[in-house]
Amino acid sequence: MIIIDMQRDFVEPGGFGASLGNDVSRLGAIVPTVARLLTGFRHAGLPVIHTRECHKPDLSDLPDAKRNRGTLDLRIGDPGPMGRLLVAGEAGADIVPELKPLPGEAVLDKPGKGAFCRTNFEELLQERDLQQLIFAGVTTEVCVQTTMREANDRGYDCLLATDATESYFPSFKAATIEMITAQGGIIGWAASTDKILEALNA
Ligand code: C5J
Repeated sequence: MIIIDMQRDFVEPGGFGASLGNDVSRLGAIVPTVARLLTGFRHAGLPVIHTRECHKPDLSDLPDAKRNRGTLDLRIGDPGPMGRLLVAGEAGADIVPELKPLPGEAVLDKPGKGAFCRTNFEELLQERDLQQLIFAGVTTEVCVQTTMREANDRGYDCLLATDATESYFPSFKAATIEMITAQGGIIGWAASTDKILEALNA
């Protein structure tokens, strides 16, 4: 199970997502579903990898092209109510408490939207001998979709948990699921948390 960026900065008021003018309550609403899926994976003894989109405190891994986006009065690295936006070690960069990683679960910090960009994600997958990846997290059309596409190109089988992912824009989520699964699963497949848990328990 790959849980993408279930961080306070995206899910809670006062974080990076809210600073861009988004209604974060949509994202907060999936936390119990992601937690249910996570519990299923833990009970099944299957590997879980959590990712966090965040940057080094000196912002040396933040390209100008990324920093100069969004609302220019509050940018990545600027101080907010949960610390500096999207900076490692700040409260906002933490994974929400309900999904706190357990010891033994990898936590991958990534400076990009996709998890493969300038990280050791592929090594983590190979070390665990993983071929089939089930994705949850936020946001569907940005970090989740980018990572699924990168994984698909590298030969992994990818499945998106449709109710354990969310976007600030409902139409973007729907379009992403449609794009991923169209043309015989051109990027991968999609299924509900109930269906995935049913399969895990079978
Ligand atoms: C965004 C993400 N949306 N985790 N990041 O900036 O999807």
